[in-house]
Amino acid sequence: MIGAYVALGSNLGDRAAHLEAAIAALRATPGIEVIALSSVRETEPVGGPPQGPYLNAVVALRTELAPRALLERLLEIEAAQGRERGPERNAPRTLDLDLLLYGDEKIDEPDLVVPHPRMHERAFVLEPLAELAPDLVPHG
Ligand code: GSY
Repeated sequence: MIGAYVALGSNLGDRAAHLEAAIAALRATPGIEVIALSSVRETEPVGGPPQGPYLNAVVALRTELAPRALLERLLEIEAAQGRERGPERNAPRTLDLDLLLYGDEKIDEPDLVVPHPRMHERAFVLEPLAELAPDLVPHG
């Protein structure tokens, strides 16, 4: 089992319900154990067109899934919550699940980069991640 961290975000529709459905789907996935969930916080959108505030959180997992299988499961859960991927970057979304960390692996593939390349500049990721894993987040 490998420890992994996933960021959750939603700013469209019933935001809390989308996050809860994502956690339930992760718990129901064979090969994934949900270890801990950060608090859920409301955050101002970063980037993109004018849009409503997000609910954000981070979940800690232990998993037997390989990184790509985990990514595919995350995409499946997003789609089940009505996530649409249009041409517009940073558009509002029902559910966003980002794989932040997978053990201490470094992956650099076109559609899968771990650690997540923008996590260190995003307070909406670093603050909830610091609740679960303070040693992983630089502070000061
Ligand atoms: O990358 C995640 C989607 N996203 C977010 C988000 O989750 N929270 C906030 N506050 N802003 C965001 N902009 C994007 S894109």
